[in-house]
Amino acid sequence: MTRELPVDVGGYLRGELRAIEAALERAVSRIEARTDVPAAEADAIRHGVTTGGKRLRPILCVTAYAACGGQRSAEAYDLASSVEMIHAYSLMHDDLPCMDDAELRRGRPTTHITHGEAITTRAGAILIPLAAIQALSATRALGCDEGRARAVARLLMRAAGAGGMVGGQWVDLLGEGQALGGGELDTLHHMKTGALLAVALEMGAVAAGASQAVRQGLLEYGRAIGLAFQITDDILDATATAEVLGKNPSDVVLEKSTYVALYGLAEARQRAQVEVDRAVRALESAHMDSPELNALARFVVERGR
Ligand code: GRG
Repeated sequence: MTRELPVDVGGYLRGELRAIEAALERAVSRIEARTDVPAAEADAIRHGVTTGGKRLRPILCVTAYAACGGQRSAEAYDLASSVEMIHAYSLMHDDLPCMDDAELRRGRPTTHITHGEAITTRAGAILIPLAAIQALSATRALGCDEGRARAVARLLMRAAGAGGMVGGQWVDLLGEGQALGGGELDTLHHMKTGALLAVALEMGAVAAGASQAVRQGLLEYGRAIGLAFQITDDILDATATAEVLGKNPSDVVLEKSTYVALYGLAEARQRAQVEVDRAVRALESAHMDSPELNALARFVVERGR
């Protein structure tokens, strides 16, 4: 059901990526200039935050902000990059030996390999409050009042917490070696991956002063592309090489329940497409005519890494 849309998604992503990388560089430079962050932790943060990610979450945030009438500006990219700071910390911690024990990410040694476990643990934890503060100050800088700025920062922290990403990771770790059913897998991934993807969109919408109906539409879009993203992640883990992925496929090694193991490759692909269609319908229901968001929904399942 996805229509062919007049968006060169590759060109769009490259342009947005440049602006996000610049915002992340600003954020990391500010952290390096702080006197309360030791140099070793700041360097680990630089390693974990800069270079190599697709930057999908901040791109969704700024795309939603623009689709709701906001202007792209340095402050909008600062807001978007606060979501990526949470994502970056989660990957730094996820790769630790006590979690997924991964040595390769984004084609490079993981942060605990280059900087050690203790420094990486502290560096990741330092990023959490700094991301909240950046979300708050960037929303203020966009001209939002204090109430709205706090609401945006609160949304980010709630999605990152026990009812969202951290809770999902916990369920994921507990589920290693067990065969989860489809409903359980959906719940796990709505929390672990979907919450941060969806909140990126919601933060953009709230900062732009969008209506409740538009927020709801974006939330449904976010939940659907979150599942499509995770199903595609499982497909790539089962089919792509470490060279292409930039990390070692790990689902089989860690005995994780995956959509591919549960449904097989063909049905997993079908289910990802169903979620993309659901995402596009959510935009239509909210009367959101955003070629970029439509194209991003397609990108989520068509990506190669
Ligand atoms: C203490 C239980 C506990 C949790 C701490 C570590 C953690 C919090 C959460 C981890 C959650 C996690 C690893 C989610 C990642 C999901 C995912 C699909 C990551 C890959 O994202 P991409 O493809 O990566 O966007 P790039 O490299 O493009 O940024």
